[in-house]
Amino acid sequence: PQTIYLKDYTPPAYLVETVELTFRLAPAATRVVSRISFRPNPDATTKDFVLHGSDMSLLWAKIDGAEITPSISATGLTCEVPNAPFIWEAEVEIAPDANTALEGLYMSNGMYCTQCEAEGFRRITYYPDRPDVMAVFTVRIESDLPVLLSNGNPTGSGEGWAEWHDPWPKPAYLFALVAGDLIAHTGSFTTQSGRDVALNIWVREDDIGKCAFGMDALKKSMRWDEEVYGREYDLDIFNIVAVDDFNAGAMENKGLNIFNSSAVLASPETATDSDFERIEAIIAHEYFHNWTGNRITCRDWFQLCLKEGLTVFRDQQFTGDMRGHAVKRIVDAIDLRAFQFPEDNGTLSHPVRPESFVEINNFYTATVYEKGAEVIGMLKRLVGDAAYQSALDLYFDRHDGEAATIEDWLAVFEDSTGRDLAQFKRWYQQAGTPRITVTDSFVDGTYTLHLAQETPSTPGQSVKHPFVIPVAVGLLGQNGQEVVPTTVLELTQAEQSFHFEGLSGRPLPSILRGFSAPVILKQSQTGAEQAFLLAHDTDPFNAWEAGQNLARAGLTAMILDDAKPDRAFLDALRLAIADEEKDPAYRAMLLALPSQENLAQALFDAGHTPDPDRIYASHKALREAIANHCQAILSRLYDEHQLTGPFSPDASAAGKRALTNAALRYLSLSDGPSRAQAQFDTADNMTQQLAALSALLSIDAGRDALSAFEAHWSKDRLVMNKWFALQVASAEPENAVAVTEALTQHPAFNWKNPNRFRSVVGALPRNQAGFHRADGAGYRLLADWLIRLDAMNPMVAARMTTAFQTMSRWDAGRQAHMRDALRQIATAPGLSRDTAEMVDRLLG
Ligand code: DPP
Ligand code: ZN
Repeated sequence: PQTIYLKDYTPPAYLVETVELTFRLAPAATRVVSRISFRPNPDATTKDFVLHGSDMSLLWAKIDGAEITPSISATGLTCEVPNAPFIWEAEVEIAPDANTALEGLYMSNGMYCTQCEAEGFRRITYYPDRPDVMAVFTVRIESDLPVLLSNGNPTGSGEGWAEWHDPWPKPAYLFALVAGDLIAHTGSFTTQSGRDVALNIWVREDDIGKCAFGMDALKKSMRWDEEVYGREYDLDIFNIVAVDDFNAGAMENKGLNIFNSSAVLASPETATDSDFERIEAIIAHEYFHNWTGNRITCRDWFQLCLKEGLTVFRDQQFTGDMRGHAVKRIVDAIDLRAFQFPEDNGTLSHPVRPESFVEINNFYTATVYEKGAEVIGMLKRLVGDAAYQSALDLYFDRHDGEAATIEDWLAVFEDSTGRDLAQFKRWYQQAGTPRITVTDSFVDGTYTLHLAQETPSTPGQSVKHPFVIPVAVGLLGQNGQEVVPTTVLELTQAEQSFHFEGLSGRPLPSILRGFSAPVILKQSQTGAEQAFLLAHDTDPFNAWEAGQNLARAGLTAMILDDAKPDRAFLDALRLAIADEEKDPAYRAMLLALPSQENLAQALFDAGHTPDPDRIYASHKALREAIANHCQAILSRLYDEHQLTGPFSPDASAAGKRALTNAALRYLSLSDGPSRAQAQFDTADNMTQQLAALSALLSIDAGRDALSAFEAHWSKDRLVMNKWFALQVASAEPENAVAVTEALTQHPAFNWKNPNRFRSVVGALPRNQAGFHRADGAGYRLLADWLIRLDAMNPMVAARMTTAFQTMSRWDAGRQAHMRDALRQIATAPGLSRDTAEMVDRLLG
């Protein structure tokens, strides 16, 4: 397979003015007629006319009305064209019902839908399928199905047909079409300039009761983007469609967002608080793409972070504004460390802007998205809020209607702030997580912080140059008062010292406040200092971080030295959770221990070979110790934060549920199943019900509840995904493979549905000790399933190979088993380019 390089970029040879498409829909033989006006690109370096296209048959093609015979390959066609503007016309036939890859036009439960990002449009018709070719689309759909949707505004419809026109030039990856027997939950929004926009969430009839929350989230997103970024919506209608079979979370097609049904449908009975929060964030994310992604798009797929990093950053800001910034920052840091750090520190490591790829679908990664968002957060921290805002205004002004690059993005900041960002640009170019080592001294009232940065080498990048790292620091005095408030230090050298003068005593530093950069901080702190920071740090992130560090230190001693649970940690935690000044959601975060994955990562980073079984056992032992040590306060928290009255998904109510449910899990360990069973029996919402079921399963008392749950929810596919995933997650290490295997035999296990596949097979790697069983059975099970899935759906299969990315972390025996599993995948007949690239990179 061919590797594509950023350095080889050349402008398109031909540009497109307008595209007219007619779809005659039929499951096995859809006809697509295209009429495209091309003109030679004055900036082109070649005159070759190449259209992308695969999995279709060309019925005829014409240039300026004259029939032609192009030369066709498996990936596209070429032909002679005039050296002047011309009209291309063609008709192709495609088979949506045979499209199991879920890219291009496919069918899901009798409905037609599309997914064109990144390169799905080339499965619909012959076209220059690259994001720097932007055109105005007009679409006619012919079908007997009642609802026929495409991008832009509706321009006409009748019995069996509908027409749409999108006035905004767009790349083909933003094209969308939906046809189905759907009904709409409707709404409306008046923009800041007074235009009325019709809003619809299209679903199957059974799901109409699950749309209200999403509609509300959409309106909030539209308002927020006007208020915070000055961005107004630009069409008369905004449609969202829920689809059951979908490879990703959702897609920002212009005016017609298509969502995985799990990312939009919610009701109190069926969705948990985390679902509500996730749905709100994804709706915001896709909506925000209208400006960051659609109006300004990417020149090429190497620039993916231009739209994704920025849009994730914007959705994080939005969630913070809606639900509280302290907890949101903690959640984002946990996720970054859980998903991006392993990627950045393993064989799949790549820069936020990659420099080469074989299959672009493999680069929709935590690095591009979440680290991409961190890079923007750092930029904002360095230039300040006001300068960030002016830079963004300039970005929208200067690049509206264009396909831009990271260079364009940085130039906007340079031009509006006068700052040289040449060194900052390394965040886009160098892969790997920087380590910052801290040493300090105190002499004559001057406190000196010495920071040294180092980034380990990554595949293809052995030498790393220093980054510009904003390190937010505060200093605390002996009694916990803040003697120096948060200051952003700019670390630009490999080593640098920062002085704080005029102090009356040696302060305790609080470093990397608010997780001000995506780095690993190495500092020696005593347990007493960590407990002090947990109690006194004015920065909520670092107070939480101190608690995690204290817990991790205790767990490490248990894992490596058979130590007993750390009494100092237990006391500090008990004190912190009893503090009624702290909000319940935050205290729920304090009660969560560092994950087993996080411990494995930390042990490896400290030079040890992690043992997943010991990690599991110590984790469990510490949880039991917390349960016993804090029983009285946990029981009080459980009782006092119960909610009465009708369910509300708002942040404050969700925070109370998070706290009582965290308490419930511990209380089930100390007191047995009665509380959880009672909560399970009486719960009127999914958050309470699922938490109770999970608590019961964690003490092996959930058998009856599990059956009752299944009997009650067997018709609700989204709820059943939870039922499947929870069993895999809560299985004891020695049973996890067997539980997963048994669930794949369940009649409701439809492995062709990506959500269901992820909730069973995809759940296994998240059960760390279960997946990393010493005999390799977990790896083999995953490999077998990925080989099977790859033949159907390469994108999802390839994505899931990332379960092997931590290979180098484990002992020789496990590594050998992982290698065998990867080789088994690598040698599977007919392996897709997607999965082949991943396995190749994983094997190093
Ligand atoms: N562009 C989509 C998103 O991230 C992914 N297909 O929203
Ligand atoms: Zn996105």
